[in-house]
Amino acid sequence: MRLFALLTLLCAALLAGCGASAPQVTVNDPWVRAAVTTGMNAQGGMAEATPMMGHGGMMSSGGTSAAYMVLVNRGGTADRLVSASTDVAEMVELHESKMVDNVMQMAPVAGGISVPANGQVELKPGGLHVMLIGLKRDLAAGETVRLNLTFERAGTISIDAPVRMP
Ligand SMILES: [Cu+2]
Repeated sequence: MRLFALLTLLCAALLAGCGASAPQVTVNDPWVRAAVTTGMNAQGGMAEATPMMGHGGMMSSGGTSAAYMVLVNRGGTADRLVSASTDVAEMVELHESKMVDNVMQMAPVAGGISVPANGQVELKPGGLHVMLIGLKRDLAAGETVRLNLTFERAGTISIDAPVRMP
């Protein structure tokens, strides 16, 4: 049958495109920090151009949150998380938090987040994270948030990350 032949061709093409050096990225233990929107972000006027203080956890989130996870690369070629998106935030950026003069600051990671060959990178509070800016609604512990993670080589991986208190 023609359909069967077509499927066989398709499978062959897929297998051929999946050589030994192709990166295989998986996302382990994803979670999103619970957050309450303040209602002040409706205009989307948050100043994001300069590094901001954040992730204190003790103050109101101001309509932002962050996603954390472990990116595991079982392939022999390094990959890179280059962008991310979600329905629950206006904007998503890849950030890194650092202590500067005893103040926690964060800034976008230039070029994305590298995932080494046969290795992993951990996104965690106080370090690398996926920043959700301009939350469209509250994020309550127990619900899940769909995240679309786009890698340079592995393409886009969509995951459902549970929302937790930090
Ligand atoms: Cu951030």
